[in-house]
Formats: sequence, C-alpha cells, structure tokens
Amino acid sequence: MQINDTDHKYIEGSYATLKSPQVGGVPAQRLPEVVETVSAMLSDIEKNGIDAVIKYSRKLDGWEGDDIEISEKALARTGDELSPELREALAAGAERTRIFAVEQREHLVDFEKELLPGVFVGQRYVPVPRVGAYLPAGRFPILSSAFMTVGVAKAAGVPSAIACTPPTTPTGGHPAVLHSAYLAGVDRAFAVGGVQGLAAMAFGLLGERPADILVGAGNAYVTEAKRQLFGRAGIDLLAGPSEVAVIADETADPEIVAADLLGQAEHGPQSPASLVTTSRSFGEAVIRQVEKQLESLSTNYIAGPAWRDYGTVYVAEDRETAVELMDALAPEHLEIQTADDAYYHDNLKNYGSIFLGPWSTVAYSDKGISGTNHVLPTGGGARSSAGLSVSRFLKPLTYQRVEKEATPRLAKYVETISDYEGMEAHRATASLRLRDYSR
Ligand code: HSO
Ligand code: ZN
Repeated sequence: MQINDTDHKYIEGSYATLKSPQVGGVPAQRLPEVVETVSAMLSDIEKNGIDAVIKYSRKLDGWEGDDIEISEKALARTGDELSPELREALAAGAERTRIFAVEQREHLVDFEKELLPGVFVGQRYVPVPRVGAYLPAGRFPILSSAFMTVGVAKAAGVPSAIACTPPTTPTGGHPAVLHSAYLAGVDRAFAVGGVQGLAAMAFGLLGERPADILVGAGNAYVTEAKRQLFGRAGIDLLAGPSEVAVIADETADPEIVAADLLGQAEHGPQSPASLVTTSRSFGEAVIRQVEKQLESLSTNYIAGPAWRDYGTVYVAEDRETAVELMDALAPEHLEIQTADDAYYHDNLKNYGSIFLGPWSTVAYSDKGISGTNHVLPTGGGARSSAGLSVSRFLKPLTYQRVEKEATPRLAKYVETISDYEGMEAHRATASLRLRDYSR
C-alpha cells in the first residue's frame, strides 16, 4: 500500500488495510504498446527466421558481427578479461548453486507401488530435453542468472541448455555474464538479446530444435515475449520488479534492516520494499536510517524513487497479525530479524525465499553465494507458486503396468462407468480384455 506523504509511511497494519491493488507490488506490466510490438516481432521472426533475428539485433542492439554464436573457445576464455577476485566469486556461486540443486534433485525420488495385486503404478523424473535461458545484461548485468537457470537445468540432467544474452559490444556479449554461463555448463551461448533472442530459441532458429522451456528474467519486452511464447514452449515464471520484505522487531538493528530494504529497492524505481514490525519506534528508526543511507548511495536515483513510491512500513499489533500481513503481501524475498525467527518460519506460507536471522541477507542468495535460486515469483505470485528450482526441469512422468490376473479388478468398473457416460469405445477397450482373460 502506497502512502504518498513521505512523512507518514505508516499504516496500522491489518489484513483489511491490504485490500488494495498494490498488494504484493506492481505486476509485470502489459502496456498495449509492448504487447503489440512483441507480437509483430514474433510473427515476423516466425515467418522470416534467423534473418529477422539478426535484423532486430542490428536495429535495436547495434549488433555488427556476423556470427551470433560465442564459440566454445571464446566461451572458455571469457574469464581472461575478469579479475581473479571476480573469477573466484563467480566460481563459488556456480558451485554452491549447483550443490544445492543436486541436493534438491536427490530429494525427488522415483517410485513404484503395487496398487492392487498385479497393478503396478509409478513415477519417474525425466529431465526436460531442451532449455533456452535468457541472461539479462541491461541496467545491471546480473551475473548469477546463469547459475540459477543453466546451472540448475544441468544439475537436473537436462541434455541441452543454451543461452541468449544481449550484445553489450557490437560483436559480443557481456564477458562476465558469458563467463557465468560457461561456469554453469552452458551447451551453446549466443549474443542476441530481447524478444529476438527468446524467439530464436523458441522457434529453433539456432541450429537446435525449439526450446521446450524458456527461463530467466528480462525487461518488460522479454517478459511479454515469454508470455506470448507460452504454450509453444513452457516458461518458468513472469517476473515483475524485484521485491523485498522484512519482518523485524526491536531486537533488530535498524541500520541493517534499512540497508537490506535498499539492497533490493536498487533493482528499479518500481521495486517494492516493505517492513512489517511489531514496534512503531523501530519502524521510525528504520525510516530514518533509510533516508540517511539514501543520501550517499550511488544508486539513489533508482532506490530513492522506489522507496518513496513503493516503500512501506506496516505496524502490526502482534506477531499473528504480522504473519497475516506478510502472507497477503507474498513477497519475492523475505527477511526475518526478530526475537523468535522460528515462529515466523513455522507460520509464514507465502514468499519466494526466506532469509532467517540478522546474519542472513537477500544478496547472499541473489549473487548465488548461498546456493538457493533467485528466480522467484513477484507481484503476489508466491501465494500459489514457489520459485525456479531443479524440479521445474524434471517432469514426474507416471506409468502403469497391469498384469493379466488384475483384469477383472479394473475392467468391470471401467465398463460400468463407460456405460453411464455413454462412451461405447471406451467400454470396448475393457470388455475385449475381459473376454481374453476368460478364454
Ligand atoms: N534480486 C534479483 C536477483 C539478483 N539481484 C541477482 C542481484 N543479483 C531477483 O531475485
Ligand atoms: Zn537483487
């Protein structure tokens, strides 16, 4: 909920106060102009193929090269341009994200059960064959994106994970973004961005069959392209502006809480940052700290408007109300800094990823350093969905195997139900088996 008067960023929090269209932040915007531009580009690319892809890349991104593919050799050398410190940090992020995803993979178990004598049913996790990942390099190059998309897909056992990233030079992609893709185990990488990059993967214009699923965040055009391509390919989720929310009480440090709010407000001028606190004086202290930190922040031009327009402090009368409020907000990232973090962890149900205790902070996961995925639902999407994880790249395929002896236990019921439904051909599939069984 937006309070326009910056001196009064408070509302007495209760579920009723949240019944506003701003709950959970601003959903991914669908401006008619964006919808139309994307739709025209997709039809053009579908009809004219790779030539149209290159045409848009030249026109929109200033591409001047010939081959949009980053060769295997060039990919392997992407680290050469980076400092040893950055290389080490990225290697740690790639490895930790992989370890977490492999652990998740191990908890997805295949099974087979004998449901009835002679009726065997089961489930096998099978990786999606072809993944197309989008790696943004816009306002900020988000270096860990490749770990979360390509790296997690590879940990799931996906055979082909290719990536597209905007050209940041006339003939190539962003070196650190490409290095992250290399560390994540990308199969092929291409310097082509935006709608044209996604379309190239979805329509199979890169010498690969069409991608089965498109993953990764981007700007409003990229998000709209994913929306329009959904159906032809699967998608992970539609990401809106990044969000942060904190539940903190008077045992927390206002300076730390303020820093963590600004830490995500920095993503964009529409990024919501919300504090839910059981202490009004603590809320006031955080507001003072935010204002103070904004004064010297180099990204004040982004985080400042975000805080003014989408920053909120809710004062909840007790922890039950705090939980209710936060579940209604359903934020992408949620930090808990209270005297009883376990209570909140046990009771909260709607968030993308939670950060427990004053020593945990969103950026640890954002940068891939604490291993969990940062592709998470925004705009209240966390009410129904979790974020990207290894399970999104693995399909729980089911099967059944019926032995002859089990025929009467199945066929009779199917005959009865089919008769009632009036579906004679269905009935026949059971009746014929019953006939053969009795022969
Ligand atoms: N907060 C973004 C991810 C990120 N931010 C990475 C900085 N680096 C979406 O979860
Ligand atoms: Zn972030």
